[in-house]
Amino acid sequence: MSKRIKFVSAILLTVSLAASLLTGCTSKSDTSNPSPNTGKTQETKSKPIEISWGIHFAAEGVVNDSEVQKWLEQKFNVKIKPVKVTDASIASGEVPDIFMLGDPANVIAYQNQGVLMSIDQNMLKEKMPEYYTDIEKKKELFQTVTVNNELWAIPMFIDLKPYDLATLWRKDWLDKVGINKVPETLDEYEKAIYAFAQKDPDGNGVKDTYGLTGTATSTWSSGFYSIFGAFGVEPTMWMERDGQIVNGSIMPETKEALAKLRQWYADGVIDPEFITDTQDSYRKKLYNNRIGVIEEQIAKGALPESPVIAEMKSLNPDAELAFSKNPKGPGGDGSWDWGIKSNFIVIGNKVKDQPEKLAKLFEILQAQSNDEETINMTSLGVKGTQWDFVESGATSGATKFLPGFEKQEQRDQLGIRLFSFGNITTQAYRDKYSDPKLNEAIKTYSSAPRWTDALLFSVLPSDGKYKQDLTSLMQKYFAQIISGEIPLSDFDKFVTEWKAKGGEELTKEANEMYQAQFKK
Ligand SMILES: [Ca+2]
Repeated sequence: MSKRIKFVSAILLTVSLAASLLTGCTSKSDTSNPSPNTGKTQETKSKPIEISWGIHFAAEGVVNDSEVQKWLEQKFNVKIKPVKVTDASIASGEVPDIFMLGDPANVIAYQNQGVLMSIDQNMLKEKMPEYYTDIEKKKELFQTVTVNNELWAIPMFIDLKPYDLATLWRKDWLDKVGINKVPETLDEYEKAIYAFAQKDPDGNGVKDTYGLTGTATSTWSSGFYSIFGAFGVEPTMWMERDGQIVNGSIMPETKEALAKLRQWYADGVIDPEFITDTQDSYRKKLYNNRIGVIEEQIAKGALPESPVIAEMKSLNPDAELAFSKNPKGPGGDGSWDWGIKSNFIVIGNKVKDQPEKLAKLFEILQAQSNDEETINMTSLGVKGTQWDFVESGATSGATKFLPGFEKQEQRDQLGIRLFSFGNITTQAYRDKYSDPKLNEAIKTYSSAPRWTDALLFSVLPSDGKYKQDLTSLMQKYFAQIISGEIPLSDFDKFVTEWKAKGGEELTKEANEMYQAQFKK
């Protein structure tokens, strides 16, 4: 259990690091003096507009008059009242002028309560033209927050995801067993893992190697993502088939993938520890000559300087690794994909009678989207004090926080993040403030967005009641089927049980949500 918790927090950390990389930025002006460039002289300033501003929902609580708040007030000639948004505060009528929500379901719930202002897409296009060009390419995100043909939130997006998974091979093992080409198809993949298990790739004369292992008890799915992906499914994911929403845990293709994995296990190709292994433990097995291929995050394995490559070099200097795409099988190629959805920005309903305030909010949004100085200040703080580029002396690329500001709570005290909308930044901006070599690698190796959750991982009304138990049920059955404890035909028993224990109800809700919000 502790292993699992550690694994999950590692994933969350990776995701949040990735998110912060995506929002990374700098200032084009002299950052030794963090006074904002207001573009206005004191004389022309009118009375500041008051804005009640819902702070970032992940932040513990309000910090009044923080550095960033004062900076924003000066730059935009506003007076900010930072507020912590909760369901209770909204229910009591305290609706901020602007705030952020994490899920389309939250947006729809507040829209139902009548506390939101609808957003004019033409205004979005006019006031935030660069961002609109980017988000227009991801129209499905608009659909998720459209009710009665009106838009109720500004969607934000995640595009290139460094945590997407692809395949990392022991290249020296492939050479050793006589395979000169890094496998691309599932058949080639299968040949290679059988050779790893049977042909003594480490050359010690002992049968002590396997092809691969899995993460069968990860919290959200089944592991073996690229193998299920090669059959066109991902367990637990909602997938669209001929206009219907079905669950990846119970599809016929899922059974086919299980048949394949079960065969591999029976033939000694899958490590028997696949049930308890984690990404951490299977990396160690790759380093220690026990397995020959893993599913790895692109940011961790694709580049010569990537951490897993570097670790391998230090622990096992003679080993050679090769990164490749996910194997292509009868259902295409794919892996677990968290999708493009990010958070949503909403505007309080009272703003609709205050055109000056609305204009000011869009001025701020445009700056948070496309003005380096503003994005920098709200998400990273001051260059050279709170953050810098990873590469010393660089003027673009990945960023890092400096000592004293590495923890979120240290930055929150200055207001960094509290007023940041995160992924409202333009694609051009993200490209500039992330590692171009890594971006190229993601484009090369990721299977995304071949398929992701058809509901973009929206929360269903009865998820709380059933989802976790259904995931555990799937994991138990799949582990037993793969390891041969129960026959493959028990998959059908599992499907019946899954449906009876809440799966049928969730499928109904998933289809209703799809019809209402997602249907193309
Ligand atoms: Ca051996």
